[in-house]
Formats: sequence, C-alpha cells, structure tokens
Amino acid sequence: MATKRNAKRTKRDKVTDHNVTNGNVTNDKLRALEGFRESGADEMLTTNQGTRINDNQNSLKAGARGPSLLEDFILREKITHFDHERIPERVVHARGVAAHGYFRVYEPLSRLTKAKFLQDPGAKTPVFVRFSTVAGSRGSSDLARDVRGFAVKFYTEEGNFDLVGNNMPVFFIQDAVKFPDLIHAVKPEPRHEMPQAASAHDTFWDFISLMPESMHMIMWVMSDRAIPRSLRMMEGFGVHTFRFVDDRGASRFVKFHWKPLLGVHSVLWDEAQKISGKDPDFHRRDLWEAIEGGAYPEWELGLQVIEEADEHAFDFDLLDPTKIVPEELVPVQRVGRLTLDRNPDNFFAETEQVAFHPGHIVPGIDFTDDPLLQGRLFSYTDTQLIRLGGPNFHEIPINRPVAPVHNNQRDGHMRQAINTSRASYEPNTIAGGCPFQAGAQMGGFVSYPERIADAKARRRGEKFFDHFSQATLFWKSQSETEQDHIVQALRFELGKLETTAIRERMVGMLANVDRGLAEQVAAGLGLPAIPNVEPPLNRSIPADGNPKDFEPRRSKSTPALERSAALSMANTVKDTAKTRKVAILAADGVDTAAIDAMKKALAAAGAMAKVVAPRGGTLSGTRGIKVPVDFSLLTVGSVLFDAVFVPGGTESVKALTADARAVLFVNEAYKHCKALAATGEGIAMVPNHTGADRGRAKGGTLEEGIVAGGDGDIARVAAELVKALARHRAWSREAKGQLVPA
Ligand code: HDE
Repeated sequence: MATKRNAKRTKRDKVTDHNVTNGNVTNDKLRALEGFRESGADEMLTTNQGTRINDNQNSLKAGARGPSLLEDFILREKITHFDHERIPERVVHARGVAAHGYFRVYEPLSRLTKAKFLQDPGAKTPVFVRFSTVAGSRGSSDLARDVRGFAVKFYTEEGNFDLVGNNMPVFFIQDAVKFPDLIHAVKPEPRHEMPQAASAHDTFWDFISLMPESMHMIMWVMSDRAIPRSLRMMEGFGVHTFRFVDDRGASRFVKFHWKPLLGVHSVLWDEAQKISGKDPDFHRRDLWEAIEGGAYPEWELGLQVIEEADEHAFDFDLLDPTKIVPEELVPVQRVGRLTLDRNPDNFFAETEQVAFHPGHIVPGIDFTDDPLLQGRLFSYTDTQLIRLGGPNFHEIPINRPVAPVHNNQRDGHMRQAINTSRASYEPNTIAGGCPFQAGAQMGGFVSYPERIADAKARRRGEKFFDHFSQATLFWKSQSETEQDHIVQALRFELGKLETTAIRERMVGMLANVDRGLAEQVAAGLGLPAIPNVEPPLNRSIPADGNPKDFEPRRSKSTPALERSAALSMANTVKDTAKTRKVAILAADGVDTAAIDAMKKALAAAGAMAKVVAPRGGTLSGTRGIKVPVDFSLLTVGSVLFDAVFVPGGTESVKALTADARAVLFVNEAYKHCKALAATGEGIAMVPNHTGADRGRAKGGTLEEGIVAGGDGDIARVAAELVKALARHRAWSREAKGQLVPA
C-alpha cells in the first residue's frame, strides 16, 4: 500500500514540479533528493503520525462556545510545529539564495591534481550554489553595499568539496582572531540595531580606520563590485591560497576563480538604493526567473597555479588573504564550466539548511597555512551545531554527499541513519574490522606532508605588513568612472558618520592608498584638507608588542605592476544582450507595430521585453490592436530594467509626457546611463535634449546609448538598442545625468 502511494506521488510530483520541463532530474544529487520530496498532490490531509484529519477548521471544544480541550492532539501538534518553524539565521551571510546545477571540467587536470571530479570531461558533477550578502539579516535588501558570498558545494564521487568563496578576491582581515571584531563592528549598532545591512555607520569605520590591513578590501567594497547588477554577473573567488596535490604527492599552490560568461556588471549606488525600495528581492528574483526561463547562468572555473618552488617569489605573501596574485603575474587558466539549471523546490529545506564548510575537501585538494583559512576550518562546523541544532546536520538531504558514508559516529539529535552493526568502534573483530581505513590508492585522504619547523608564536609573516601596495594597485587599475564611484561611495559612507574623528582618520588612511583619492573624499566631506593624522594607525597590536613591528609598510621592491586590467570592470565581457530586461513604455494609442518588432528583435538577441503603462490591464494600440500590460507604473521603476524603449503613437506619448511617473521613469534610466530607444513621437520623451536635438536624432544615435528613429526605422533602432544593451551602460553620459531631475 505504502509503495503504491509513493509511486503515485512520485509520478504526480514529476508533473507538478516547476522544473521538470527542463529535464533536470538527471544528476546523482537531484536523484538522491527525489526520495525526500513531498507535494501533497492528490493526497488527504494527515497529522505527522499519518492520521487523516477530518476537520482543519475548528479546534476541539466543550460545546460550540466552550473552552478548547487539551486533548486536541491535532491542534497541539499543528501549533507546536509552527512555534518551532524558525532556526537561528546565519550569523553572517544570512540573506541568501541558491540553485542546483552541475560542473564539468574541460580536460583532465591530472597534471595538477588527483581530484576525481577534475579528470573526466564527460562527467557532470552535481553542485548546489548559494549566493549571499554578508551583513544583513535574512529579510534585508539584496542591493546592500556589501560583499557577496559565492559558496559552491560539489557533490563529488569522493565526497563533498565546498568552495566557500566571495565575489571579491581579498578579505578585510589577515587573521581569524579578528573576525568577531570585524563582524561586531559592521553589524547594526548594539544600542538600537541600526542601520540594517549597511556599513555606513560609526562602529564599522571606527574599526576600519584602525586596521590598515583592511584597505585593499575597502577599495573593493567601495567599488561597484559591491552592488552587482545580477548574481549571474559577478565573479567568484576562493580568496585563500589552496593546494592541489597530484597522484605522485606533489603539491602546487592554487587560487580559485569563477568567471561569469555574461561579464561582470554592476548598478549605480543611486539605483541600488531605489531598487531596495522597489524590489528588495531583486537579485533573488533575477536568479529565479533566469533559471525558470531556461537562461541558465554559467561561470568558468579559473585557476592560478603557482609552483611550490615559487612560494616566496612575490612581493606579497601567498598566505595573506588581503592580497591577490595579479593575473598579469600568474594568468588564470579556465578549466571547466559551472551551470545552474534548477531552482530549489523548498527554500528552507535546501537554501536555508545547506551547510557549507571550507574544510570539506577531497583527495587532491588541501589547505595552506593562511591564518584566516585555518580559523575558518574551526568555525563552520561549530556554527552549524547551533544553527541546525546538533551533530547530524550532514544527514539533512541537501547536505548528504552522493558518496557513501560509513563510520562509527553514532546517535545525537535527529539521527536519521539506522546503523545496524553491533560494532561502533574501530578496530574491531565483531564486524570483521568494518568499516576499514582506505589506503591512498583506494581514495583515502592523506594530508600533504608540509614541513613545519618554527617556534610557536603569535605573529604574522613579514610581507603581511604591506597593507597599501595592492590597495593602490586596485585604485590605479580602475577606469575614471569606477574611480569616481569609489570616491562617491566613500563620501556617502563616511558622510553618514556621527564622529568627525573617525572620518578624519579614514581620510588619513586613504592618503596612504592615493593622495588624490583622499583629497577628493576630503573635499566631499567638507574637510578643508587631508587631516593631519599620524600614521601608522594600527592599534591592533598585542599588549606587549612593539608598535614598530606592526607598522604598515609598502613592499621594498618596486611594485611589479602599476596596473592590472583584470581588476577593472571596464574591461569585462560586453558582447551580449542575453537576459537583459527592457521596459517598453506605452499608453493607449501606442504604435503596436513598433512594439511587435522590438519584442521580436529583443527575443532574437535573448533579451526580454515588458510593457509598462500608466495602468494595468490591456492597452488599445494603433489599428485597434490590444496590448497586454506587464506592469503598471505604480509597481515598477526603470531601476528594475536595463533599458527603456518609448514607441511612437500620438495619444500614447501625449499621455506619457503628462504623467510625472512616466517622465521620472525615463529620466532615471537616462541618469543611470542605461540604453534608451525611441521611435516616432516617442523621441519627445528623451530627457536632456531640446526639440531641435531630438529632430536631428531621428536619423540615429542622439548620444552614447540613446538611439532614435522614425516609425519606419524600428529594425535599425532595435539593432542599435541590442548593441547598447550589450555594452551595459553608457558611462560617458554620467555627468550630464546629474542635470535631469531624477
Ligand atoms: Fe565565512 N562564515 N567566515 N567567510 N562565509 C560563514 O558559516 C567565518 C570568510 C563565507 O551560503 C558562517 O554556515 C570566519 C571568508 C560564505 O551558507 C560562519 C571567518 C570568506 C558564507 C563563518 C570567515 C567567507 C560564510 C556563517 C574568518 C570568503 C556563507 C554561517 C576566519 C572566502 C555560506 C555559516 C552559505 C558563512 C565564519 C571569513 C565566505 C560563522 C570565522 C574569508 C560564502 O561559520
């Protein structure tokens, strides 16, 4: 009976499953999860004990108006379960979103590592990837200025490998012992829990202004990388240096990268703040919709490999997580591809309960002595014990490896396995010695026998104290636009502070990165000049330490590099309009032929078009054709789109020019340097141009990213719009954008 019911349920689930149309129940992990899925379709309501429920509307009472009876086991069970629905949110990275997918290597990597999942180009390794912000709570906005987590769980045949990285390649601190300080400083202030999901407050900058080692990371976090356009359009980094070990036992250092095929793109800070109001789930929705629509996000896995003999060849320390290995010094080899092709079925069961750990590794991969990584190796199991409530969190479906698990660990909260052996110890004879140790040839994990011979000490490597060279390298590698955004971000963040002394200390710190940068920030803060603050500012020294030993310094050798092109988003891939969203702004009387032609052209380029109108429902377009409205101006803003198209149609354009919301819609798109297109009368909506200008524009491009044409020019206008979408933004317009009221 039970089997019959399950068979029926599975069949039904397959029909209702939102993703099965994509045919993605084929990988080992998804197959393993099948047994845990439950939909209730065609089933009767039951208690958790399987007793069918007859009345889910009324609790059991003594009479119709009488007191409720304690005996009501249905009521008690339902409410008790409800009372316990929440678990503690992650202390950091609480706000996240995840997806299933797979990884495939391009060619066998046996020259570098023996890890099996990196050997067979024909094999797909299942993955579950969770993206997150760091500081905000579970319900905070996606568009906070913050680092993004990029955590990948590979379910390999040799066990789970978790690459728990971020979208920035460095970190704020060099040693795990400072992590609680950093997080306490950035989290909302303890008096009043403000501000939410934001670093723009006194405690964060107080801490940072005393921590020169943070300056490189501060450059990244103040750059637009901290406000991605999409989780699908950001890089990922393992941050620490890891090791690869080959089958002869030889080790090499490795840095992991994820390179998005859609390029690295961001929004503007003004946009980010507005998106946070219009759609705080912007990134979450974007990922969900892309996967549901079959536009599977993809990244290439990149490796920087450094021979063991070159460990000390650089003017930075490979063990220092505040340093990158510039791609110009060690190129990134692209070795495989990650594809996300299925959304989770249940947010809590999968996205919330997934437990990552940088210590989940497989033979062929090993750690280095990076002191931040070493501390993380402790932290991640510890945090799951409180968050998921006990030592058996590895048995939660999403966390189970596809590799078999056998050991003598037993019991504990919520144990799922029914261990049948009499022996729960090793060595034993009673169970024939099982389960037994695996030799290295059988895939047993053997730690890389790194030589260690030094005195115990609470110290850091000599090169760790160069806190500014790479911050300067990052700054110098940015385009003019990017530099300007960093200055604006610092003015915003420091402008929010209540304590002037912190502001001054920060400007002093910035002067160590670049004097011009510090001067610009100081001017925006109304500080007359760079304040006279004594460097070094590092108070983070041991009680009996000699400040001289902790002095920040620049590397003695001339920096090997003045600029690194890979650090600037200006140099990213800009060759596709795929998955970009275009708003078609319309009202009654709109030129329906233009809408149709534009929609077709955008669809052919893999972009999406949505009709936005003053009201919902259906518009009555030219030739009496009905145009369904996707969004009313009440529910969206142009900040939720990549571009705006205003078709002609006398009545339509008349209504739009008289509607302040429509004018703001286009003005904001202009201000945010987005692609704009207009045909016929629609050209009147293009901001910042006089009538004469607009007239001239009929023939083509009005200014960068703005294309206009007559009613008959729609094919050309659409083609130009697709090109402008691929370029992401027209930054040359940014200064003029300040002139429009938006
Ligand atoms: Fe984490 N970090 N972290 N972290 N981290 C957590 O683990 C921690 C660090 C990162 O989507 C926690 O399960 C310490 C660097 C990601 O579930 C916790 C230190 C990097 C995620 C924790 C660091 C990361 C976490 C909170 C300094 C980039 C989200 C909940 C020694 C390489 C994973 C949890 C997910 C989550 C501790 C520093 C990335 C408390 C102690 C550096 C992507 O264990």
